[in-house]
Amino acid sequence: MKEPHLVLNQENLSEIASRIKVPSYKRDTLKKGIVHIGIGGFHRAHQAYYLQLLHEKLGADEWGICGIGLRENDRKIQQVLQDQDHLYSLIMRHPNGQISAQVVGSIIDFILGVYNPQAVIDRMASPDTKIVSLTITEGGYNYDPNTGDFNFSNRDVLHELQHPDDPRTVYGFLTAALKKRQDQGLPPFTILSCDNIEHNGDMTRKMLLAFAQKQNKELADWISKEVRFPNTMVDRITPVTTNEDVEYLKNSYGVLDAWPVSCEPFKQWIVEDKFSNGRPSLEKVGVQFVKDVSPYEKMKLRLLNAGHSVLGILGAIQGHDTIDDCMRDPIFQKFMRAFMDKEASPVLDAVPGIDLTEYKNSLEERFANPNLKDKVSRICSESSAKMPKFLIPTLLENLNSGGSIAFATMVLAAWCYYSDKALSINGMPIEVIDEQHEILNKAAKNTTSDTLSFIRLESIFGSLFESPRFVGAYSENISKIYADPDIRFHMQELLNDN
Ligand code: CS2
Repeated sequence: MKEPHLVLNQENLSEIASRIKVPSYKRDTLKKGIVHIGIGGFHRAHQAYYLQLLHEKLGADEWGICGIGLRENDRKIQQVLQDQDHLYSLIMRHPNGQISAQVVGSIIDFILGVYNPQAVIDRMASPDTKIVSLTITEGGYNYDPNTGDFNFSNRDVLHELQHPDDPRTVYGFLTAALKKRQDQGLPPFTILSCDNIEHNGDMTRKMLLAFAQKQNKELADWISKEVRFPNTMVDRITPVTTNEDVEYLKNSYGVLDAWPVSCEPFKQWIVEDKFSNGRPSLEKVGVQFVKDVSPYEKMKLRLLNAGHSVLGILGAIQGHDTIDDCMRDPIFQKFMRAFMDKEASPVLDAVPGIDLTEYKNSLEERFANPNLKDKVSRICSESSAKMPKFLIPTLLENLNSGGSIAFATMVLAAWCYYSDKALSINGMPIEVIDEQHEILNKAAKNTTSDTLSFIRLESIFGSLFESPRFVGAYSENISKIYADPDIRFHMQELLNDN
């Protein structure tokens, strides 16, 4: 590239336009109709991109996005986006090697709530705000998986219940902003969860109402009557940004973007059509609005996300670096498919308009995309929050129905080994990224004296340890894996027997 490199920002946009596709709509007249908490890679590859498509097509002025970070470690993304006038590049990596990249402009502002909670509350309470959407991760909902109830022992929650004007968690912010709207006679916003949780909207509603009940009964009643929480199914595989992504933009387009996002070409968003205060016409850009999202979300969580976890945990032990590496290993590919066919599919509901076999075939193709380089480490990260949502429900339902549990059980035993040793079979250390890592590690380490120690972690496994059938299968797997961690061998043996 001979021309000088150009920093990605609004001022350089017209010059950058000759190198890479840039937003064609006017950004400075966009209103902040959407406030989004959790501006990670996924939001930028998914929701913000759908909004970009809508702005391109219709000029949807009401629906610009204001990002919100509630944690200290959101400071970096805030700084990067601020320096780039909230522009960033999205790099789509196709399975055939083709790459398409474009600059996305639908995010127009960002507020870091850590030291300035009032600015966040004011933004959410502004008449312009119609939707507050969330990607706060599976673990971010402050939910006790044992009881299904709100976790009132969380320190930040205790603080904000005492000090409603100094919120710390998403619930404190939402109630403070809704209270302000109620006081000012403004209609509430819709709360739109975009996390990988079954009934994500219902769960957000239940948690928020439990919190609000403790804080202000009148407000809780208003929320219960007036605020809508559509359930959604969201999908686009979005690896963690790497330095190669940054270099790619620099070398191929001469664009300096400090934090681009790369993703697969596939995307899907299915949303229940119930909104408190209007919504963008996203059906014009491929979003499906339905009455009941449950069959779709269940299918996606239990096939795609669980399929990922199956490959991730076993792949980490085998020493595979990426999901496509796993898919190139025939035993991994067969194992994952057997899990989907024999365990996940039999306990799924019929999904309107979807042929499950085709869906699973398409997942295999997406996982095998050799250009995406989706790291096993990303998939394994926060497994303690993912397993109870992605894999364990399938296992429980098969225990109830007498279905196969062999594949899922091997994955859980392998997860114990992974949490204990953090080593691949070739002796390479595995970096375990999990908020619960210490607890997992401690429980897993006791496996040699108590085989069931790991699965006694009730906040993750519930009462699985009380199922004799599961305990039998699990113990057998633990003995085998601890005697010889050659995971591929055990996977092959299981495939032969099933
Ligand atoms: C992945 C998801 O985090 C995970 O374990 O399964 O991030 C997955 O890539 C997305 O949900 C795809 O939509």
